[in-house]
Amino acid sequence: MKTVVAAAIVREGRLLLAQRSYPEEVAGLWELPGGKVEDGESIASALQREIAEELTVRIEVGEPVGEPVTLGDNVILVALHAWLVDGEPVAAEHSAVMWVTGEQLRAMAVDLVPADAVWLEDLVGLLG
Ligand code: 9L3
Ligand code: MG
Repeated sequence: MKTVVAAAIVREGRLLLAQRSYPEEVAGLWELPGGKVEDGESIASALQREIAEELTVRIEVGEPVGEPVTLGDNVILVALHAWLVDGEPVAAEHSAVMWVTGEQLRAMAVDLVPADAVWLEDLVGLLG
């Protein structure tokens, strides 16, 4: 079983979204940033590594958000609540980043990658 982990980074009632630049099927859509957990890595430390690579920031990681999503044979996607502890996000591997309120997130549900859209109400709930 492989795991992909994604960060629900929240600051002042807004969620950080990152716009995918690849592959073609999802380029232009928005996601919770993150990536694959490597062998021997915890989910939390994998997420800290991915976020440092993708956004050039350090995060602290908290509880899971929503239920895990099955991505395909033997791959699950997990979201973890997170917050910034150092730096300001920069799109090093994405096309762009943005901070959205719960209301904005609902309005752009169709622009989320399909896997993450499953968490819409969980994410809106996080933003209070
Ligand atoms: N994925 C889906 N939603 C996400 C993330 C971070 C990743 N929020 C999917 C896209 C890829 C796979 O997981 O199929 C690995 O992600 P990446 O390494 O391309 O970011
Ligand atoms: Mg990634």
